[in-house]
Amino acid sequence: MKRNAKLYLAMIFMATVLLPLCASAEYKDEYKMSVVVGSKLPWGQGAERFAELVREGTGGRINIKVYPSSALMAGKQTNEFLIHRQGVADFCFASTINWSTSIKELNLFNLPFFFPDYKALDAVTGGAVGEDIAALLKGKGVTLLAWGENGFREMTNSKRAVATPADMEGMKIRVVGTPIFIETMQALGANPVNMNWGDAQVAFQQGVVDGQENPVVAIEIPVKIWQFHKYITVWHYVIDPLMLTVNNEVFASFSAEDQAVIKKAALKASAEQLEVVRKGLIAPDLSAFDILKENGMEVTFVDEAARQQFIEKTSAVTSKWKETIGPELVEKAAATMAASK
Ligand code: X2X
Repeated sequence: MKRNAKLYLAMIFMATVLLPLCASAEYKDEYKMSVVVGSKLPWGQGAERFAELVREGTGGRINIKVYPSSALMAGKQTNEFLIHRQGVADFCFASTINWSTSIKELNLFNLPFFFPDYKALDAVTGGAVGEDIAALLKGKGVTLLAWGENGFREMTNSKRAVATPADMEGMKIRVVGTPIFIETMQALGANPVNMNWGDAQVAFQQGVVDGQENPVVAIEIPVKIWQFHKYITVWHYVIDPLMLTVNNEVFASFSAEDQAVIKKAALKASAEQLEVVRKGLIAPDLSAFDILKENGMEVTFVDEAARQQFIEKTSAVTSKWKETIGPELVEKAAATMAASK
């Protein structure tokens, strides 16, 4: 009897104390992380850095492999949230743009000419609106670990310098396949063509489109956009934050200790990535534009008067999408930005 009792206690001890400690034994050999762009861009490198920090911090217990170039969704970038929610991608370093067809509130960041500068953006993502978005994502199956950045999207083209809305007339512009981008370009008199990023670069090369819009340091300089386009308009028309995320169930499967390592790694990797892509874009150090000029591009900075014209031209798009996003969230963001000035 005594022996049996001891055995019984030992079994209870194993089940309640030892097994949970060994939870890592149940971890997968590999966790998949989705990124829309290639691994050489700062965005892809941010994901690699995160994977490295997690591997180091967990002593190799959590092994994340980055799948760049939209590989996990066969090139269709707007499917990323769906495959993340299903658990095909355990982690993502994702643009709000690509998820905005699945989560309408994320169109907040796509509102034309809404975010004036980085200060306004940081106040929004770092404040109550950022928390609202994190809660929203959580309810849809995904945990937001940190904000990174693709950046303000500036338009380049091969036809002519664009300083005012009138210059956009008839211009064939590649955009991501999300309705608000199509509507914004149409409101400006342009002719938008939606295309996945994987196909876009070939389209630029072949001159299938006249132009495109993407952030300067994060995308346009690394892909050497000057090979295809001579003109760039710095108009800050749309901001493109990145979200470093993990599927809720996957996150819950990790020990509390490993969850803490993951959170810390996400904050560090995304802060580093954000610093890289903002470099050279903020006065007085505007060196990124010199790189474009050195490579033969003509840089047009949109002045305040022209910005007002762009805002007016797209005001119907803004009003319509404000309703879709939710007026409360949009107004909260606007109030946050006003208070941050
Ligand atoms: O497709 C784009 O333009 C890109 C790479 O910036 C996004 O994924 C939003």
